Amino acid sequence: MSTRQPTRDDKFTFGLWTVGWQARDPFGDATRPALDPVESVHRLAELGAYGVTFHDDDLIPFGSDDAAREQHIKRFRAALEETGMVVPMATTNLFTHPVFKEGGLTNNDRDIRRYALRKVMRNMDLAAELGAHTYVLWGGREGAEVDTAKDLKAALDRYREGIDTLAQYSIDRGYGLRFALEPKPNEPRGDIFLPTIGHALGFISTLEHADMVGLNPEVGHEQMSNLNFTHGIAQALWQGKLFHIDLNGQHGPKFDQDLVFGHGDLLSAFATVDLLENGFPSGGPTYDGPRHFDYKPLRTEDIDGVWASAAANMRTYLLLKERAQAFRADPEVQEALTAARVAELARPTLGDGESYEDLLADRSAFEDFDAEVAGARGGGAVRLSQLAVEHLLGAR
Ligand SMILES: [Mn+2]
Repeated sequence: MSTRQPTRDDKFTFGLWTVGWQARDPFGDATRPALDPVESVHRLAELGAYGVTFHDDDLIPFGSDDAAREQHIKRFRAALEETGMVVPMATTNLFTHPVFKEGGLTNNDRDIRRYALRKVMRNMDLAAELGAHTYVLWGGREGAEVDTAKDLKAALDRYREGIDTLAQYSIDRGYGLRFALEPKPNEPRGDIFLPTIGHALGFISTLEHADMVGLNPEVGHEQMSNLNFTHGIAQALWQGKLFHIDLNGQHGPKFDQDLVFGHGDLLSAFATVDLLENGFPSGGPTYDGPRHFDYKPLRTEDIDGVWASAAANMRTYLLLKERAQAFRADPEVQEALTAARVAELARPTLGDGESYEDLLADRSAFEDFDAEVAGARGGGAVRLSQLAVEHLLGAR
């Protein structure tokens, strides 16, 4: 079906580091050769992607001199122009080089924190130049293994100072960037600061430019904490903070698998796509940004497997979109939703103009309310769950 063939309108984007991952892991060497970012741009464009994203070091190897840096940027820019690919988001590598082993913006060493800020600012210049609107901050090394080795209050103060400074820099330079924090509970650090969507939302409310800072939640990162990803992005949307999204797959709490989207918890992926594509049943905020894949092609695969996995992310998303639309259009689903009183939750608990005094005076709300009858009534959720499974399996 043509709807399963990705087009630019689907806004699928990939990190250069995803297809470019050489599959080095803590126990084994690289299993694939290095990929030229220019080739990645061309191949992803051919597969139907809309854009790419990058860490500074994905594009310009760490330590490149100015002349080499310009050359890398020139080649990349030419590839973007030839293919029509866009760069909606960029981010900084504050985790690979040994200098960041104890953190970037929250390193105990002040000189390293200053160096980290400069590294981010330099890549923000490039991000703005390439037309990015979103700047992601994943603090992979912002954390600790030893609680007494870190002043946890000071770490949050420095994290906030760093983001406040970067936000001011974007304002003063007229870059128009919005920052998206990417929570993760652990790995590579034993414990990472701002480990979940909820922690990050709480932290953002303390920032000087809180309006410019939102989230880039990643499927696997929330599922590593055994949390419900769809619920997490729903709250981010509800608070106007879903600035970007990282789609991938994960099998529950274990190491960060970065599987192809949908290749972990498929029912959860169905619910995520249903929310992204169909919105909340009662309307409200929706997400219209890029559908960004942050995954790793399996270490077992060769380069053909890399491109097959890139295509699999997009095709799986489109299949789930098709299934979620069929689910919503099914009259039996509509009937089951009504039976489960799903729409009733959108109705305010107090009536229009009703006060708590009125509620206290309403005998039907308490004195005459039959809790036994209400408590005995079935919820109707299992029927909805089975209907979703049947649509997912193509049985309806
Ligand atoms: Mn990510």
